[in-house]
Amino acid sequence: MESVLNNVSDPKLLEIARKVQDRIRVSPSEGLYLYENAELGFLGALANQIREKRHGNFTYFNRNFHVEPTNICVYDCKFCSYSRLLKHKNDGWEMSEEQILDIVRSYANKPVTEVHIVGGVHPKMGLHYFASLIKKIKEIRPDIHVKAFTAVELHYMCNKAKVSYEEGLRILKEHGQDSLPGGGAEIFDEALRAEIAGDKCTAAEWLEIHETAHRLGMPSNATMLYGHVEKFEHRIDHMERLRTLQDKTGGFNTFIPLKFRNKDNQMSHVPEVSVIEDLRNYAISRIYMDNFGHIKAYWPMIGRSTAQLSLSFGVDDIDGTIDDSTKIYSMAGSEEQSPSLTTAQLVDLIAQAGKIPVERDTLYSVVRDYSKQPITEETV
Ligand code: V47
Ligand code: SF4
Repeated sequence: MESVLNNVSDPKLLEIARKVQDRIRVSPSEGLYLYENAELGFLGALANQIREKRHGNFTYFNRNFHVEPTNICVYDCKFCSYSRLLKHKNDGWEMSEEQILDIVRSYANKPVTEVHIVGGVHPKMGLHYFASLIKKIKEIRPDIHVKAFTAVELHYMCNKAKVSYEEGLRILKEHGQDSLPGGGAEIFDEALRAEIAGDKCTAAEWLEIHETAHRLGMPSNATMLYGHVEKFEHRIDHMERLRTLQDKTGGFNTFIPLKFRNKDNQMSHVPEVSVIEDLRNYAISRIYMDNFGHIKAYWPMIGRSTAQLSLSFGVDDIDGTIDDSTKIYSMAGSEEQSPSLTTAQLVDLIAQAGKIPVERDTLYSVVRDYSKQPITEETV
């Protein structure tokens, strides 16, 4: 770290670096200064120092699978390559309850710890349908953690069922939902959100749903869609709103920056940002989000090589083994067209980057530390 600082002549960057070393929070204007002026090497050194203080060389992943009940959606976000509007519903898919339960049954003998359920906002798949589905999933697999429904889906299903967010979340929790994924946050700036994410839940509603969930004892994640039409100031504004809520509730597990991919959507004319910008963004996220335990790189989206690099830029988590049923990213032009890795492959990926692979559950309890229990032939 000191050798990096010796090469920095900008007094403001040096002041920010000293603050970070003394664990003093970076302000919004300092965050913006980093985006506008700091080079990758400087940001990486700073972010890596924070990562190592918090997690040493550990890199977390989990064994999960995704269920995407439908890609039919009442909304029409411009960046989305995945949804099929209701009026084009013949191009889309709708899974029956039995099909979804069959997916869960197919994992009967596999040591997965989490199911991630997320999809389009389908007007016929409502709160009570999903509550009963979760109950049936838990009957098949009582040990599994159900991480389900973005705030966008929750906003729609609560409104449609004419219940408050609190009531809706309480019903889902009583039926077995354990936590919320971080999707649907996109970018909080109101004008930009209206431009790219149409009339889906507002930033204030997204934050209110997560705050309510935290109050009810349901933790969640938070995402930020970056690298499209937003400016650096919008990223800082987004992270600032999340950091403020985290101060209040402490209910967020992980921050997940999501790189905008431009294949087959209404924003295909917008160029994608470079890998350098991805790494800078991870590093600034680690520096800025000082009250978030973890920064996750979603490997199917950025690809395995960038995911490995990100581990030296503040990232300590690369999601999970996932499953090839995940379509939201492959349809948007992600690096990985069939995003599935065996546990052995994920462990290898992390170890090749010089880190210690640690399997975690959704709440970051350690399931297996691979430096103490190395990979064996029976690990799948
Ligand atoms: O909200 C949609 C994003 C999100 C594109 O909580 C796109 O553990 C890039 O939130 N380019 C849903 N991104 C996925 C999500 C998620 C994924 C993995 C783990 C977790 C977690 C959450 O996908 C959407 C949106 O921001 N998205 N289209 C696109 N073209
Ligand atoms: Fe629907 Fe989500 Fe796609 Fe928006 S991002 S159109 S809410 S599936």
